[in-house]
Amino acid sequence: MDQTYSMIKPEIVAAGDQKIGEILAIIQRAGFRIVNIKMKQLERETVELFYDVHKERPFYGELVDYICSGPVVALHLERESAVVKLRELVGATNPEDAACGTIRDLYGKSLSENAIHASDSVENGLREIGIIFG
Ligand code: 3AN
Repeated sequence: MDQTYSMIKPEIVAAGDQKIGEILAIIQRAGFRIVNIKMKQLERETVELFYDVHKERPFYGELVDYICSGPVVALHLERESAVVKLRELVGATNPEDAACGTIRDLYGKSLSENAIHASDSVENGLREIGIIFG
């Protein structure tokens, strides 16, 4: 079994409707086990550390501001080939490019407000789980 980290982003949580439940159902139907879950407003220092790899990118400040703009739903997930399978389920970074039926296709609004995060490697997944869940 592999571990991965996912995070439902603030615009979905702020919408206050059924989207959190729908996204969790998609993830669970795809065979993921929720090892740990919490809804939380993240500290700025935590988000800066989390997105440290993007520090030099022009969108870094905007990305940190956005993830700090409201509570997120943090998910520690487990499944066989969890990282690859979750990235497939989530879809491309830009919702306009995301394959039909993926979470970003269904719920993403824009490149920055793209509904959900999914770790891009097993190593980063473990790092992200450590940062968010301790
Ligand atoms: P992914 O989340 O698909 O792995 P990354 O790691 O390239 O994508 O980017 C991390 C996050 O940064 C994305 N989820 C997205 O919200 C944001 N992002 C990526 N590229 C841009 C961009 N050009 N402008 C604004 N935000 C971006």
